[in-house]
Amino acid sequence: MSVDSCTGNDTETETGIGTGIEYVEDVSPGSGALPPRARYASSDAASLSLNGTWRFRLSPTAEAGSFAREGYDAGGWAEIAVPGHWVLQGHGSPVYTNHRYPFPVDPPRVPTENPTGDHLRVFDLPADWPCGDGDGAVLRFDGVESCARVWLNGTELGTFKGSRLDHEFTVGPLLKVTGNVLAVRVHQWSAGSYLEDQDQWWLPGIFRDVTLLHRPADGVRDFFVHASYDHRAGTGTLRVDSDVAGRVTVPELGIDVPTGEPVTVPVRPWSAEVPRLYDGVLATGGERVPLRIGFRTVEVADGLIKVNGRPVLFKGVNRHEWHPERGRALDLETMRADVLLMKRHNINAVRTSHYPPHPAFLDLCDEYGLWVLDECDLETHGFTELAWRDNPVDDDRWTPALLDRAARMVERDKNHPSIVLWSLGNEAGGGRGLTAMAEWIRARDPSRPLHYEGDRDCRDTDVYARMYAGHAEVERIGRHLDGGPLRRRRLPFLMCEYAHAMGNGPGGLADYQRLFASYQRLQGGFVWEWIDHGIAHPKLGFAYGGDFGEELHDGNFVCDGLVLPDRRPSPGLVEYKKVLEPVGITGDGTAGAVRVTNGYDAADLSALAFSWSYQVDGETLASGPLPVPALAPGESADVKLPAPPAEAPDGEAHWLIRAALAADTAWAERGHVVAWGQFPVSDRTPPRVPATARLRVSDGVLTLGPGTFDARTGALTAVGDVAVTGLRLDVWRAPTDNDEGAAWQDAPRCGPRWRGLGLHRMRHRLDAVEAGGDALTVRTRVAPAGRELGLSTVYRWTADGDRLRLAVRVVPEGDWTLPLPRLGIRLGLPAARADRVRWFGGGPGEAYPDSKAAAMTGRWESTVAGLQTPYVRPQENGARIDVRWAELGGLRIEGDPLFFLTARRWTTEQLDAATHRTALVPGDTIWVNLDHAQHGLGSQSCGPGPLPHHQLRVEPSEFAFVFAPDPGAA
Ligand code: IPT
Repeated sequence: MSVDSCTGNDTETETGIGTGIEYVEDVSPGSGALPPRARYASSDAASLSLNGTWRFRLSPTAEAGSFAREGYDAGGWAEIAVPGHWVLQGHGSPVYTNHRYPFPVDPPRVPTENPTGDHLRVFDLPADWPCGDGDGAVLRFDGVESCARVWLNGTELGTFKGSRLDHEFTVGPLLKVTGNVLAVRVHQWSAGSYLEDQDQWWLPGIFRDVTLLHRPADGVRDFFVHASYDHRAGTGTLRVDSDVAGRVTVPELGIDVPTGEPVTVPVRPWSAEVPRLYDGVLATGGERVPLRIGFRTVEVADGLIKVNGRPVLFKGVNRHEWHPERGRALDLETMRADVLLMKRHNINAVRTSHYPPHPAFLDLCDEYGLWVLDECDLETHGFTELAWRDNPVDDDRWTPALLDRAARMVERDKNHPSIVLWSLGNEAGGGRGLTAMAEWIRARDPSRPLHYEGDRDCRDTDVYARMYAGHAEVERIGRHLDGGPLRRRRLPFLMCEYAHAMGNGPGGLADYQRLFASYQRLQGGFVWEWIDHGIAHPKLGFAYGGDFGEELHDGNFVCDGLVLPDRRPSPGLVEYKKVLEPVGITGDGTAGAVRVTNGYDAADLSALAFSWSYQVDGETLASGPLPVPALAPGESADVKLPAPPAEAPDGEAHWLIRAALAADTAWAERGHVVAWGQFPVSDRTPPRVPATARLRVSDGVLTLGPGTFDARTGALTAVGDVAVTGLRLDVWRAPTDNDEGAAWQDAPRCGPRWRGLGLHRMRHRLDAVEAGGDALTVRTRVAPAGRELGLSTVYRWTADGDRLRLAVRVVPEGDWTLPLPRLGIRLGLPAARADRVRWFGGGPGEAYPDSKAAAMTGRWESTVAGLQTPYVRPQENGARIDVRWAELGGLRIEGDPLFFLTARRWTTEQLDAATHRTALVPGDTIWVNLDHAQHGLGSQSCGPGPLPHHQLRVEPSEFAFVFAPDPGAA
């Protein structure tokens, strides 16, 4: 068999193996591979997947002996799954570093200890494998980390680097009908590792598909689908340029033209909201390739990124590829799960941080509709430790490797309508190599704007991008007050990363979204990041950096996603969904109407069905459909509400308006709620407990209504027959990752300061127990050892016979210079009584002051276990906000005013001490926190802390709770 002439395969056939390992540290991208070309999902040419079980042998260094001869006996070797990473299959272990290279920085040299995995697969050609005259075959690798050398039947095909990029080799003449021996030697470290310093696990292996592709004579080689949309005329123009001439047909549009010839017809445009694809075929003499064509035009015009003539608001996430067992070896269903979860949470954009994803993911983005910022496999972040000296992107010797990476991304992915921006890479500093990449990409594909965050002056880019800028700075950028070079000031702005979703958080999403909605120049952004990269671990639950004994690591910084490692949505994702809602529903509840605004960029509201319900004290009394016109993007309408039900009982009333899918879609079923708004109609009446009960004392026991107290200490010991322990003021929370902050930050960080002050070891001094008439008053001072500051705390108990009221008054003393973690009381209840928790307030999920948009007021029910959010590194979690009353552990508790409810079967101290979930074992007490206030969450694990108005300032405070036995408790 012979192969097309464009092969570029100039490798001499080698029979001698082990001729040196210079290629590992060579800055070149490799040798022997074919030039990159367009990727297509299918064709009528034969192909053979070589995924499956391979033979595997691990060597500690790159000098492993030869194994590629025909007839080599690998019978004694281990077996390994391809695609896969050997370190996740029992051979060696993973390493996590954020930006530091896990080896000495001496480019392009790598350590002698260079784990090298020899992979071997023997295969036969299928019986019907075509062997026509002039036919050939190529072997394609979709992803190998980080450097490979390949032999087929003893002949070396070449070497390559560029872990998340396709590489193809001509193999036709070497193929045999049976007993083909494919040998792939993979080195964990190579010169390429210097270009792949992304913040993620280092995971060597053949982690994407390996495929043998038949290449028929006159088959398709590279082709470029140009499909633009003229929004004024409502027409699309299609031109398919192809290396091998052929015809392009799109039956639905009546198109049948030669390649290279443009044709303009009326079409529906493609957008992330309405991802209209037209099926077509590219046919050359030897092959038919199905095309999925989406017509759209991207441009930067009037200082804005516009698609089809309209500015787009990116509601995005940064997506790393991750699976808790398989690492970056994702199957199609996992990729689809990501897309569906994103669509269901109102996300409309993905930055493929920080490398081109598995090609199938992009097919899904085309099909389901997501805007994609496709990022090149390039990051040299570790050079920041050298003040960016010797950075490969500013060293001409590396430029061929950079250009190779740029070309492999663009050529592979150029035919996806979903991709609207190219990105040169991430955190690679600056240099001529980047400029060369930008120039190459612009020349090859002028149809898409360029992004690179590291280009602060936007010399090479078409959008101004930043990461983790605080709200105030973003607002200045929105108002064009940010200065900078003229070119930059005229460009649209994107937050390529913001809202660090590490652990509990991020806070402040709604505040960012308000800015994006207010200033045109701010075209949204991409939350960091989609998923926690926790690794399933038999003892630890999910492992993170350091759990595999790495000498250098960055701990749980690798777990900073909106979904937990098992793709369970975290409260941060639920909050993001609410904040991103494409429909604005506003009103004040008493006006008899709501204002509905279409916030989509391209779609009208015809896909949504609106409904109303009227609720009193969280119970729905009446509901019905709400007719809303099919507003065009940007339009608003005032929609009249029905009259409230005539028979409505007294109580706290709300209107709840929902916008749900009117019919099944590809990504969610009919009835899926896309947006909602809730408006109070009447205020809540706080609980009134007249102090009618009298204190009684006998045998050292005080009673007051249903309350029993220790007469000496004034401590509450029971409410009715429910034993209560340890009720007292509490200001400590198990610091979240965002409380702890990132060590490199200049801004003061709460977690370490709280601990430094001793807020986790407050002492409670009893100053007085005053029992008189209708009240028990307990005076205390709460303060940490070694400090002069404290909180004068007075507990005042009264009762009306059935209900016991506690009013707490807190007056700060001394020089408080930092916010409190929380302010409230905690108490212990017997876990044996009931696991059920019911409450009326915000729910169903967790909420904090700057992450509460998604909390809907209603009646909710859970178990104590169900209240916990299993963040990979245990930390404060699970608060329910704006609680009016709650029933748990045999008690009914009402708040005056509303409170935060947190309950768990371990103490805050145990939560704080645990490093992994499996360390938390339920005890026989439910520890309940009733908080008057909580400090916000912010995003300081990599960004700004909570905004000032979300911080818990230390000031005189008063709050009350009413306790009674829960009449409904078992
Ligand atoms: C930023 C990186 O681009 C991203 O990969 C990730 O590491 C993120 O931080 C933190 O999780 S870079 C940082 C210096 C802002």
